Amino acid sequence: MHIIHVDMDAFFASVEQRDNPALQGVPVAVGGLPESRGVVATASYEARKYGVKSAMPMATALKLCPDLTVLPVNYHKYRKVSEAVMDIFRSYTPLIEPISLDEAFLDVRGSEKLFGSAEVTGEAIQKRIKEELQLSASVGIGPNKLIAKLASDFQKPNGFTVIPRDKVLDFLAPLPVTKMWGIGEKTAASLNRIGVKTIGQLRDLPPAFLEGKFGKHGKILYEYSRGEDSRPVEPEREVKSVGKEVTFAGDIGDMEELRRTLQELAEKVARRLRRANLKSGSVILKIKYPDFQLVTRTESLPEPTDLAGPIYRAAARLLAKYCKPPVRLLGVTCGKLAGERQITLFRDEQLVREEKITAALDKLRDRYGEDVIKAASLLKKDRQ
Ligand code: TTP
Ligand code: MG
Repeated sequence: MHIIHVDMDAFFASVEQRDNPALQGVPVAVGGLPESRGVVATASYEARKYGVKSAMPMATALKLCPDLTVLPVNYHKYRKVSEAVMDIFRSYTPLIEPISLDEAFLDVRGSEKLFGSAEVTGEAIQKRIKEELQLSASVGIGPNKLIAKLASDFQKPNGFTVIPRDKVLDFLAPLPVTKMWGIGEKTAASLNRIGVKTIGQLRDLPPAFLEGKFGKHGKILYEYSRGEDSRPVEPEREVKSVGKEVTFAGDIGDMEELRRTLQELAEKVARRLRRANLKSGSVILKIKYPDFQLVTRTESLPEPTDLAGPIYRAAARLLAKYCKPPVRLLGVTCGKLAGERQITLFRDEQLVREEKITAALDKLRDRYGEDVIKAASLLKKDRQ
């Protein structure tokens, strides 16, 4: 029993309530504004009583709870608070795997001699978050990540749940299958059709049946339903930038062709960002001239992104402003990286559209390979 999962309670909303006493004890939602068809990023527990929840259109939230105070998302602030929370974790173990701004796994196996058992450390962390940051967190402790995460979710908010190995099966049995890692809506629906609603019922299914029905995934369901999970806590490997460049066979003087290349590079870089669950706040254009002189120029993005569109447009602006063709090499690099949840808080209509299209294309690419589809302007080039 050495894995701790910590998850902040109503994170964005709690930070706002902490910083403005007038908001304490009242329903608050943080997210996009209703006029621009924004959605709820999160709601305070007071607002949740009215049914307000994450990813719901803000307009719907206001219908459910007319007294709702709506606040815009202040990522900059939450990121700072998140860093302070992670710093507290770091004072107990270097084995920390942040999952998002407000949650992380800690492996405290090596630090028990120094700080005491996982329970003692978990309690200390919860107390320090309260005292030093005036925020509440829920803590789950278990023999592995699967159990620790379910435990932290078990008695939110301000929960503290410890599941020793010999209690794992009893703990899991009554939980709905939808709580379990790796069970999405589709798997849940298909389990539901055969009358399987709880993890206990899932456990009763023969392994051969599960593998027949779900393939490789069936084996995972078999193991998880028994509380077995061997995934290690993987400490953050800090990625500072994601980039891609191309050296041309011959020097290129045609701006149109350079722009097309930028688009291709932007598509690839954006895809890598999305795969790594990262968003970028700045675009760096790299140009190498025939005499090998190297020039880099940077533009900050108004909003962190993982979409090809904004990355391409920033790179193309830099190209128009600074590039004197012919060119030997072009590169696009995204910097100022931050992990962020994939949710549309964009107020910009064009970005909302691009995000939807991108998600659909990613699905196709996952299935049929990277080349199945290309942006329209790239196809044009192929046809030419
Ligand atoms: P969560 O930990 O899922 O939610 P929470 O901390 O607000 O509430 P809980 O007490 O249930 O843990 O997510 C952390 C933050 O991530 C949340 O405060 C806002 C953001 N977020 C989104 O932007 N969109 C989403 O769909 C979700 C679920 C969260
Ligand atoms: Mg949370």
